Amino acid sequence: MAASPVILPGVDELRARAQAALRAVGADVPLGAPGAHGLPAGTPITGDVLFSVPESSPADTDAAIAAAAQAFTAWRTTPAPVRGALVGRLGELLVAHKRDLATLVTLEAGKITSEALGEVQEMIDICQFAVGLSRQLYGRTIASERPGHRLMETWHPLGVVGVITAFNFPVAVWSWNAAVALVCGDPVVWKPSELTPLTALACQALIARAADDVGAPGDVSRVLLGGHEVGERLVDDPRVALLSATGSVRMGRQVGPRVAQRFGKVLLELGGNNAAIVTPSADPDLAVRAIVFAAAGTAGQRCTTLRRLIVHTSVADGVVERVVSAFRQLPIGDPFAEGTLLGPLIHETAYREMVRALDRARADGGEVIGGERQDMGVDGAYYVAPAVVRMPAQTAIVHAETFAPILYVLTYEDLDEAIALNNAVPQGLSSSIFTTDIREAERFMAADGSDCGIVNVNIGTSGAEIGGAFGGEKHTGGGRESGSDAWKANMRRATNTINYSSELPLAQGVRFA
Ligand code: UN1
Repeated sequence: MAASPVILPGVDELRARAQAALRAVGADVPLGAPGAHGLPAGTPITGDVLFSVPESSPADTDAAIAAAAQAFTAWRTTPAPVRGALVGRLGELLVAHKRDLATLVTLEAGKITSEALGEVQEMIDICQFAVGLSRQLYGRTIASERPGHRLMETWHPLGVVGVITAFNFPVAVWSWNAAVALVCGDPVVWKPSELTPLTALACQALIARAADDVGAPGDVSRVLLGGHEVGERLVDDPRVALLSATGSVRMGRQVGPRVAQRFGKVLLELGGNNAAIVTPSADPDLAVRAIVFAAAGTAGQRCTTLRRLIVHTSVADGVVERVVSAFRQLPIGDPFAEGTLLGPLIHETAYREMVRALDRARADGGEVIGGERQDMGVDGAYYVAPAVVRMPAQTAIVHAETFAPILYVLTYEDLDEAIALNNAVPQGLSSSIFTTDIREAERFMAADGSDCGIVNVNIGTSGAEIGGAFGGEKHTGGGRESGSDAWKANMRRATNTINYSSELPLAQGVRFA
């Protein structure tokens, strides 16, 4: 282990911070001692369990879905702008409690403070977006082929939305789904990652208060704590009209067919394996800064993390050298501490996966630079230096998503080859090109360019704004959340044909008399 001078906060200190944040947001949760019956609420900062929290039983899960289904009957006919008032109030409370929630995000997910605050900002942004959306649930009017007829589309609330989220964005991904679903008229039942129960309880406390403040039914938002059995109940319950799940490809493979089997709707946001192409014309300073944030930010634990660098042979050595040097200078340690840029991996398994991936890459002829575990004076926490791995070819390990800061480097000679490498993995979430050549930029965004859901030019693969639709193709699952017209997944569409004439012409010229 490499030594680091940074001293981590003690477990009592972390426990006190969690309690203070929960109290500030009004989350009145019975916090048991570690080891007591219930779900352990831990922190990757030291690897300690802080509390145990009540786990949702099958009966609790059933009751939450029933309550949400009951709330739907009133919520669906509440005017959308009135529904928007609930989300608007939630946004105000998030502004007021930005620090408290960010503290819990840092505690449970290990994110550095700036990124934790950014995650809460993402929640505030989606609330504002959704308030506007509540007055813009537009349908089209369509020209009818028949005289005296009009066609239109009406969007109606869908039903209960089940939301399953991952540890790495423990609050923002819930809010993308919840803010939009709520203005669309859908109650939300949320199962957060079992690694981040406290942030979920804090969010639930804030939305419950918002509902109280604006007179909305409290049951439009419920949270369930527990492991996969809780998630599976949401997946299989016919009262859950839409299941929005963020997580691994493996999880999506199970969830997708099970929801489809009962003709429920599904929105999947699964793994990514995001690449950036660096062309000879790229601005090197800008490219290196973007690459470092995209690859090492959040300790490589975003689904949008940059995992593959596809760099032109003529600039490869220079770019790699600069990235390696920037990686070496990244301050690693206590994510609460001012100046830290790299916090811990989420748990030991994540670290083991990282080691395994680096071993596999070496076996495939890769040259590994960095990636060492850092000694922080605690055994149960896993801090690592980010790794750059120069690969002779895009082997199987490069095709896999390893949730850790590993940047594989591949080289190319011509753009077609680079685009083919970008598209050669099973996942299709995010991608970037660094170029000042408009032809290359446009080609990357064209139909025969990147096959991903997010295709960027001169910015990294991560850090998307909420205004756009978020999600990806292929094994990423095809779902779109957040902004743009992603709201349509949360509603059902009715096509209305209105005859305002006194004739009854049939479509397609059919005569029936
Ligand atoms: C995720 O990692 O699941 O684009 C979401 C980003 C963030 C969201 C990431 N706005 O990196």
